[in-house]
Amino acid sequence: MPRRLRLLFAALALAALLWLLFAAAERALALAQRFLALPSWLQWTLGGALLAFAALGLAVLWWLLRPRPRRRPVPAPDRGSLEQRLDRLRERGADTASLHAELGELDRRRGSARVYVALFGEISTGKSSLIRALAPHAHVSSDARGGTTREVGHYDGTLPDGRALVLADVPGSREAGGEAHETLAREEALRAHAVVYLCAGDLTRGQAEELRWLADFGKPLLLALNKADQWNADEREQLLGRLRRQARDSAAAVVAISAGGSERFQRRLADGRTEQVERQRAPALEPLLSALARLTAPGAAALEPLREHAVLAGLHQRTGAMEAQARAAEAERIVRSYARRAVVGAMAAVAPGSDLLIQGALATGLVRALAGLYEVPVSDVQIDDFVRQARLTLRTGSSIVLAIAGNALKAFPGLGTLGGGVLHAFAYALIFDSMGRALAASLAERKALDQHDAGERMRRLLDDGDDGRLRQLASLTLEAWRERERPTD
Ligand SMILES: Nc1nc2c(ncn2[C@@H]2O[C@H](COP(=O)(O)OP(=O)(O)OP(=O)(O)O)[C@@H](O)[C@H]2O)c(=O)[nH]1
Ligand SMILES: [Mg+2]
Repeated sequence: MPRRLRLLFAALALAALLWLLFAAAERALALAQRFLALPSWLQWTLGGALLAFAALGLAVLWWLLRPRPRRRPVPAPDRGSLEQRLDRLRERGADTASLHAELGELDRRRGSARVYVALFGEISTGKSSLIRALAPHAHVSSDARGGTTREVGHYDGTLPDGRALVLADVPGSREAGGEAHETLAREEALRAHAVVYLCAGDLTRGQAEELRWLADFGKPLLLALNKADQWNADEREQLLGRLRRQARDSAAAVVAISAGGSERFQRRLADGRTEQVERQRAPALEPLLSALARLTAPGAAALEPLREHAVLAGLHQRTGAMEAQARAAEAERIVRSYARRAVVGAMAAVAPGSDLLIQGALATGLVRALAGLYEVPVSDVQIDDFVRQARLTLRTGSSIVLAIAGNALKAFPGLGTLGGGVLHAFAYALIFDSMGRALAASLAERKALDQHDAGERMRRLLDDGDDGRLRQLASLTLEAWRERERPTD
């Protein structure tokens, strides 16, 4: 378009804009005049409505534009406190060998001063093929079938500037039934200074979650779109655009590569026969190599604190899971021992009434023991309240408990032969088991004595005629009955 014509259009547009502004100002003035002419009660009502409308508009604007809270990184404990926790677990008989080995590996790698880069991604995204391209002398198997790599392998690789890297090939993730392999892969990713996450197309929801999982540990990340040879230039750019948006907060760079891999095709020979040929595709890795060189430029020592954070954070989670397991086992032991004492108490009662009454001292002991185990401070008043509430629950639920106990007597013949009183003894086993389990579960989840929650759980457990649980309680009652002469712990 000629310059003069463009200037003419610009001037016309400017004039139209000015005209619109004047018209809007005139309209506003006219409205203001009409507003001032209104009776004052209408002015206030209208003014109030306008203000409320403006406030609402501002609130919506703020909601749309507010800064998004950043995801919180996974916390890492300091090394000393982690080691203490591990020692405590070991004293309680837990097998902490793999956690100690992880700490050993942390130190070993720090001592080696080498830069570790792990490849990570779903099965068949080309991790092993990429290792083969980066470390040509390595013997790595890759195959079109998913789940080719079953364990972690380390290979020496070099960057174009001559710097050495240790590359880790790991099993592919998200394979049906491959949880153990995936755990291996995740642990190796946490141990590395940096991770290359491979994908072969748009990220699925699961892949996006995996990428975020790595980023939450503070892992320096590259997202590599492999098998880029499968798309034309336009498709590739569009895919890269989408991946960049998805990995905006997690990856330092998103690149498209071709790890190579192998291709099979049929070749027709001169005599008319055909034969299957397998040939290596030429890799194209330049963007990945530059991004890797940039990401690892600070060197092993400078990248070490981030790596240490990720390893300790991973260990914190694994230790936490083991502690929860050990506590649950201890809680079960405590509940069993109190249920047994309750059975013995019931047997000692001269004439059991038809009402079930919780044995107060035992119940208090059980609450205190469980609260102590879960390190939840509880006052005497709280304990009394809880026991009182449990009594109320029982008052309304006695008939259900007795009915379940009656059925158990019929279902487990051993019990029936014991004679009178056993119905009550079994009922008490059921009551203390329900109360203990309910409280333990509530304390573990809420980290506090939440009467309402624990009471609700207890009610559900009292109604629960689960065969396996009743069988366990039946054998506990039988044992206690047979050993009634012996003092209990
Ligand atoms: N078209 C194309 N295919 C590739 C490329 N890289 C790898 N492949 C093919 O993808 C398939 C899987 O490759 P692998 O290297 O075994 O993949 P992996 O991620 O190690 O797989 P797992 O070990 O099972 O997790 C093989 O058939 C490769 O030939 C590539 O750049 N382009
Ligand atoms: Mg592999």
